[in-house]
Amino acid sequence: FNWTTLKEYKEILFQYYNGIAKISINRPQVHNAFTPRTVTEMSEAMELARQNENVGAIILTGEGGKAFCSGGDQSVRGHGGYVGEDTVPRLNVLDLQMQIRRVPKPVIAMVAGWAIGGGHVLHVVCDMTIAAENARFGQTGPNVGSFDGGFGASYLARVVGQKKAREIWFLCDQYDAQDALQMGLVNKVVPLEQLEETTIAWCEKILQKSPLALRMLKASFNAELDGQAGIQQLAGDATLLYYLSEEAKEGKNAFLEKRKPDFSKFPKFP
Ligand code: 1HA
Repeated sequence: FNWTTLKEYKEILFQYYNGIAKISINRPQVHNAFTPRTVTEMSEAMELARQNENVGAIILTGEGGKAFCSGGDQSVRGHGGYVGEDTVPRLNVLDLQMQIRRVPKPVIAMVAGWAIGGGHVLHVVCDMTIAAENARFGQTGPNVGSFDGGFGASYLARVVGQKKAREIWFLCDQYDAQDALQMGLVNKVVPLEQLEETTIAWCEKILQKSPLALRMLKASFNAELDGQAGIQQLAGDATLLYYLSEEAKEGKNAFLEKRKPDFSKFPKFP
């Protein structure tokens, strides 16, 4: 596949191909553990992918074929968070999780090798996950002095059920791709050599669909779980649709033309 670079970064790759943006963590020497900088770069790339009208699907992955992501880089973990060049401790991956949920385009996790700890949570919050046969999933928090009680717990439980989610966190076991498929944690398992082509084939199917329908569906899936924030997202999309209508345009035009709006011609649907 002929990926072109959208922007150069230090710790990630940000590439484009045929309507698809790909964000890859590029720290294979540490199984793609993330630093605050990795996360800041991913956040910026995610925002650029959101704003780019040519992009209809986003792939999140890790370079090297041996790991998706092994979570926060424990070697830069300091007093109260992961410490970057500015010496400030941060848990900024939580903001990235929110972005993945909020971006109104499908985000697909493409997992080869380890998806562990905070890296596991990243694939959990993606809309769908395609796993290579070598994928390994698990949480490690209670082993290494951490936990993600946000999406990492509550959304995980929605995905795999309460019993399984508690097992995953309380035992910190590792699960292979077939285990993950069986518990509904991933959508599909393929040989490693077919991982990218399968993921791209899924993206290409998505790209043939109505973008507004996909956008409304993503907001709808989120709405139930996200309370007022979820309703805000779904309602925002309703406003987007309303702005497209002649009825809403009449209101705006009347204001600009300094006349009374005439809504009489618009139907009062039963
Ligand atoms: O929980 C949170 C958060 C919660 C709330 C809010 C924000 C959060 C942000 C982050 C996190 C977390 O991610 S906590 C969980 C952190 N991650 C882990 O505990 C996983 C650590 N890694 C492992 O358990 C293992 O490396 C592995 C099961 C993924 C793979 O094992 P394997 O195949 O034996 O490889 P290994 O030799 O351990 O790793 C290869 C190299 O990568 C090692 O470096 P080397 O000895 O060659 O110099 C290893 O140290 C390094 N590495 C792997 N994972 C990490 C790492 N270095 C730093 N941080 C890592 N996470």
